[in-house]
Amino acid sequence: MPQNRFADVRRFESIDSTNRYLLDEARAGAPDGVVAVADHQTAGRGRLGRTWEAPPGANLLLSVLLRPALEPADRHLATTAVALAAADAIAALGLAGAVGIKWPNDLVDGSGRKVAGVLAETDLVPASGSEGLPAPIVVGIGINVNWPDGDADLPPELRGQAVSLRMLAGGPVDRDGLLDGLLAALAPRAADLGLPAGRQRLSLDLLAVCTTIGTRVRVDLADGSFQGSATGISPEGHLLVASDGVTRTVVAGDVVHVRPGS
Ligand code: BT5
Repeated sequence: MPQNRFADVRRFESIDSTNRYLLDEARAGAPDGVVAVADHQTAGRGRLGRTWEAPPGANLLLSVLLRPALEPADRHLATTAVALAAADAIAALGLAGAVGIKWPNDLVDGSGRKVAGVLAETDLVPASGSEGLPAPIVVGIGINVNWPDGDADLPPELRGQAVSLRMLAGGPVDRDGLLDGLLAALAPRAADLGLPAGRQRLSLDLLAVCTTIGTRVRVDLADGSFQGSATGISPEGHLLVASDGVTRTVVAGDVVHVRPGS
């Protein structure tokens, strides 16, 4: 039964980071499907050393351990699978169409405010105890469920940048119901990671909800940045950006939506 893939749900009142916890579990040989959920994180992490903010008891903070049979070039699709599962679960709350995915890892509302962020981390060196198992990918997601309740709740730097499901729904949202919905939606999406047709489905489903397409973007890469128009998602899940008459394939990097005129 696909629903049982994520039956091992470990709950923490407080922990440094659910991603850190599952990476350590993975090093010790934990199997595919373990889930960690925290009421509070003391060192919630974003990408590139950034931090993830959430007060205790308000939001959904979880990580899943996946061990998909994937080539290294396709492993970024684990982020897509979790982002899509979250979008599915949010749509099922009656918020269909309210939230899209900003490539590659943010869930945003119609004004581009961030509802959730996804962080995938991996261990490239197989640990003792996990030889023979497919390499782990820990995918964490923080979803703003009941915090903030308005811009005034936010630290100044996040005002106008972050939004919660509570704000979008106009009332409190049940975190446990959202967790159940997300894990149920993730089962088929995680299964898709292991199949060529499934990976194409993930890319097509991402294309359907991707708010980046049709916008002007600046792509910040390790060795510089360029601007262009985001025109599509490749069958491999990469962002296609038309720049100076050439379509460039963006595999990784920070994508900033550029407002017209800026
Ligand atoms: C992310 O990073 O968006 C990935 C966030 C992943 C968090 C989850 S929670 C469970 C699991 N365990 C962890 O330790 N992490 C994962 P990035 O794209 O780098 O965005 C981080 C930036 O988003 C910060 O620098 C802030 O500007 C902003 N930010 C922080 N908290 C936010 C919030 N609650 N809502 C909206 N934006 C936020």
